[in-house]
Amino acid sequence: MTEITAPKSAITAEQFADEIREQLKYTQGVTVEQAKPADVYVAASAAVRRHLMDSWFKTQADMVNGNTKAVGYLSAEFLMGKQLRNALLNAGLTEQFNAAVKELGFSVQDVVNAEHEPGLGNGGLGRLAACFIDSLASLGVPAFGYGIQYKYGIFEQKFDENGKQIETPDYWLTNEEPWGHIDYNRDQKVSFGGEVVEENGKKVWKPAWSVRAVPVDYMVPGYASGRVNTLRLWTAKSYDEFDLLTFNKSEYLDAVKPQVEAENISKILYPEDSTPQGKALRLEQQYFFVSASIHDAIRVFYPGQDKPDLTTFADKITFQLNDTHPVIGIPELMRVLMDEYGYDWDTAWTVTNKTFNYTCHTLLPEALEVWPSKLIGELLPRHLEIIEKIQDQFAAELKTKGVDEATIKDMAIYTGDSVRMAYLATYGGSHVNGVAELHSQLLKDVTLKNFSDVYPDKFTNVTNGVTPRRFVKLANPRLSDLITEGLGTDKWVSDLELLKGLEPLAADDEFVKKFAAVKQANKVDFANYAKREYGFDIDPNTMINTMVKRLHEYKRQALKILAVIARYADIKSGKISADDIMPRTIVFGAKAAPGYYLAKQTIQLINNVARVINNDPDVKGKLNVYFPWNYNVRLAQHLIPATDLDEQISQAGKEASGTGNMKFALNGAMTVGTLDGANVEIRERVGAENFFLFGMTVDEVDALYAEGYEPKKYYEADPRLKAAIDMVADGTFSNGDKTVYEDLVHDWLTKDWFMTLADFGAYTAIQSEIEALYAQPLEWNRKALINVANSGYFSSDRSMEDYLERIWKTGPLAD
Ligand code: 4GP
Repeated sequence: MTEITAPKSAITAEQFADEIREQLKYTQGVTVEQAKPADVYVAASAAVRRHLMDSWFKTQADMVNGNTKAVGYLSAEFLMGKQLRNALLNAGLTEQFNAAVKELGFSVQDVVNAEHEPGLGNGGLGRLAACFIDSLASLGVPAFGYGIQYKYGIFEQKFDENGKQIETPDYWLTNEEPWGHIDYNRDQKVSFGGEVVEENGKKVWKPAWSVRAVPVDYMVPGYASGRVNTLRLWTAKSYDEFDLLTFNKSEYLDAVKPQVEAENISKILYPEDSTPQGKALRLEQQYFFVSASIHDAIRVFYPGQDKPDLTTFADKITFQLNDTHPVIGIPELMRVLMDEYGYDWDTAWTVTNKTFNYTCHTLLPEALEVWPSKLIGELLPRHLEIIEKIQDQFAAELKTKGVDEATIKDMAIYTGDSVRMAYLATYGGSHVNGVAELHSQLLKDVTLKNFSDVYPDKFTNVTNGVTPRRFVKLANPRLSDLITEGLGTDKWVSDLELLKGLEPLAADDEFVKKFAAVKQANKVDFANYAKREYGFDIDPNTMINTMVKRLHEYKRQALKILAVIARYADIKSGKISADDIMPRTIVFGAKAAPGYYLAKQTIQLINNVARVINNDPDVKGKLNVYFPWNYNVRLAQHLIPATDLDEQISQAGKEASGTGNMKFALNGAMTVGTLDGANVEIRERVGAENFFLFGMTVDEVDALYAEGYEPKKYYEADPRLKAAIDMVADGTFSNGDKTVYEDLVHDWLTKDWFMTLADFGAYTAIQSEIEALYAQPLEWNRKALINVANSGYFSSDRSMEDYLERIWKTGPLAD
């Protein structure tokens, strides 16, 4: 007997259909006959939301009344993915929904497709935030996700006829968006600019302008926990009364400024920061959501109190700083405590220090934000004063700890010219964590070494994780059913370590064949999806080899495409026959930052390699390259379950963790990867024999840099690499135009900062190992199944448990 523990609502499909009808009639004002799939989508979403409402209220009440500290996850990005299916799963309404929609005369797929994915994040860090709030709700831990409801999230990517990336705005709010509830009555005022004056010996900030931060609340339903948390995304509105005040002083331009600028604040995710205006806007955004969130938490946890005892604040909520973007929250909480509530510096510091913790998500120094002091001074003059004082206190503290002057200078949070947000976060909060063991080690040894020498206890690691609800249960229903069959229970959905129980089944050929059949069926589904959505003709009988992630030099999409080109060159030159190669379909998905030239050139190259190779009769069907545009959560959910081989090939020491690698392993793909980020831990768990490792280690990379890296040597020494690069240079992929990839080729041969050329030999060498194994389907699938069985550790539930224990020191609400 299989044990089924998935949530299931008691209502029937007929009742749910009636609820949808009622929504259509009384809220949307359309009859069932008039309704389009998009209407049914809105109505069904509203109906699910109603089902979650009581749990949402109860969770909030228990959170405020209970003795469990809440988590406030402050993040500039939440890359949520579509909501409907996830909400149905957690509300136990999936079957009723499917039946009800059919009963109403609609196709389930059409209704589900009417949902437009909110793109409120760029990549890993934003998707991680979404996994984390899902897990917190599923564990029953009270939590808020706090961020911004951008009107335009990440751009929608298209390719032009030359294969170049085109960025178009993704106005995801064009149609009715049923999940976010705007709450005008719980707004907050956020102020900017002006000056600080002294009144009665007290510092008083007289801001020049303010905006109204209005919360848009999204429910975050837990799986089988009965709990529903809140994602509160702020949207910016202007204040009319303030305009009038300024207008009366005849400062017309200043009077309209708030109106124009206020709404700009939440208009776009990460505006271009290469201009001073852009930089200012980005800092405004950060302060906007962090200030609103801090005041919101005070409102929530000290309801109706004029003089709350905020010395208890850190017992009510702990704020996690998701990267440096929300770090301005540290001086903001200091200011609120001192200037708004009258606490002295030391008390404010103690509370602030206890409240905040910081997660770093990068090893690239340029990704650690540094703000010019002038900008902070103009926008947030009181905060700059507080930062200066934090710096004085910090320097004095370091001195008493015996740190020498030069090191104190190196460690400065405030240098006079600029403010280093990562340093402020490290000193201002209680803990700092990296996102995989290797990353956390490198933070201690390199990036934040001085800090870890002085404050070793602050540093810890929490390896990332992904939610099994979205990325296995929803994305891969076939595998989910097979896992449940294999384990005799579906409890793994909320206790992913149970997957370990599949390991003995890897010795059972019949089970492995079922597992292989699941993958094959998923590949057929994906091929159909790719045909429908992109017009691609993918052959599901080829190996599906996937590389999906943001386009960045360190991630080395260039390594993959050069290897493809080298193989193509082998065939074209007659070195190998197309008939002898194992047929592969290589699928890329990646967006490049709009201003990132080399990344955009790489996209163009991949598209043109795809165009040339896919149309060349000499290789037809054997080597295929596809690049579905606009990679997003939806595409991930279709592609990951269909992938045979996944690429995690960053230069060692550059990928903080990676979370795609976890999603692939959980969905039964094999991974080819370097010893980087979470690859290290995945390999440790699934076993070295079940992971295709190649390439230089961190130490080898460092040694090569130290000795002086010359990429050209590798080009000259490896004829296959040379042939591939020459093909790019000679115009094979640019209709004979040699100038198109000139800069890219020049960079490879003269700089190659992330050592793509140095790892090329190892990367191409491991391909024969990969292909030999793939030629034995049973053995391949056995290993892939062992990957699934040993990836339970990479659940974001486990990550959350680690945060709760190591950093937040809190836990689930009592019933
Ligand atoms: C990403 C890292 O690049 C990735 O390795 C990691 O898995 C992810 O964060 C979550 O921790 N960083 C970003 C960023 O998304 O914007 O820095």
